[in-house]
Amino acid sequence: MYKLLSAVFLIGSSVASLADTIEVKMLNKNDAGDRMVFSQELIHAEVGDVIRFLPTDRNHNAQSVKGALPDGQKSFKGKQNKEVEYTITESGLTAVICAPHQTMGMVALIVVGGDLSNAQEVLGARLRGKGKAKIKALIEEAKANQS
Ligand SMILES: [Cu+2]
Repeated sequence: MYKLLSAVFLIGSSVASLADTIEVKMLNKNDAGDRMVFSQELIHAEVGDVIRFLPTDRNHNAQSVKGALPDGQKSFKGKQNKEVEYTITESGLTAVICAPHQTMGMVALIVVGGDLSNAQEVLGARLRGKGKAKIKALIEEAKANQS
């Protein structure tokens, strides 16, 4: 019995040490003075990680966009002023928007496993205004980081 318990404990602790929780704040203004932004805009993660969006300032949400996430990855949609978590199960790119402010550029790009293979799908998804332009720039930045 003791052996069984310690085996379970070892498995549990190794899983816990591999997966990270990455916290992203939803802000009215960041330290650089940019308004209506996520605290991180280019988020590098791995399968198994959780991205936790925090309602640090009011009237924001975080959600994925249809067609702008990897195949097989479950979408997510947080409510305004609520914390929401996105559990990563697939490698690739996910565009995240704040619905009220995406046209002002309140978006983020999650890059999982350094996999940019769905970049064209993300660029073809229904993104709007400054948010669309920023997602495009973040994909370019992610590509540049890799080369
Ligand atoms: Cu917002």
